Amino acid sequence: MGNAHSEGIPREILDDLKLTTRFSVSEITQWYENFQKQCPTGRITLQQFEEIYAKFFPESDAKAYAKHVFRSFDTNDDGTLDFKEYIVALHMTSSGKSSLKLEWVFSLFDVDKNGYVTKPEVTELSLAIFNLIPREKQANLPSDESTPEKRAEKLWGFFDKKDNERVAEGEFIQAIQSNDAALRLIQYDHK
Ligand SMILES: [Ca+2]
Ligand SMILES: [Ca+2]
Repeated sequence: MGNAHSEGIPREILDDLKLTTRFSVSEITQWYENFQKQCPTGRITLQQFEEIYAKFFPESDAKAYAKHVFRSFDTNDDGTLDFKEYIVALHMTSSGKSSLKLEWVFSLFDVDKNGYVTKPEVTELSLAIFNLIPREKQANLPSDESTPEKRAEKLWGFFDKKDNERVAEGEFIQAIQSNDAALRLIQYDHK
């Protein structure tokens, strides 16, 4: 609690975050205090994360999506998000249509973390993203995007690969950046 600046944040984490995210020391310190208040244990569990997502998506089923996002943020694979993982994630997901955000989207789709995205992974994420869409809005989707399977087929088509081939990170980012329809299929826009 206290009044000293950056109290509580280990120096190496602070230095690392300044480098990797370009947030200022005062921003990081402020977030750290909020984080400590909301998560006195200093870690967010998958269950807490799912609850946060459920609040953001009251009219749809965000559980599968939350699980994938959690996995992509949990860079050290220990099943919890610590402050550093949380801040790096916040930075990546809030940076708009940049290659940084698309690097994160790639890690979201790379379910088994092997450095490639396969068609079954695209299918799995297409289902999770589809379930974020409220039911009444699902009914108004274009006919070639109206089911998780159709969305997976359409998205996979942008990568120009056979069904049993895999997509590397650069190819993934390139395809999404050059197709607005692909960009639309990797996210659910609330508006
Ligand atoms: Ca972790
Ligand atoms: Ca993979």
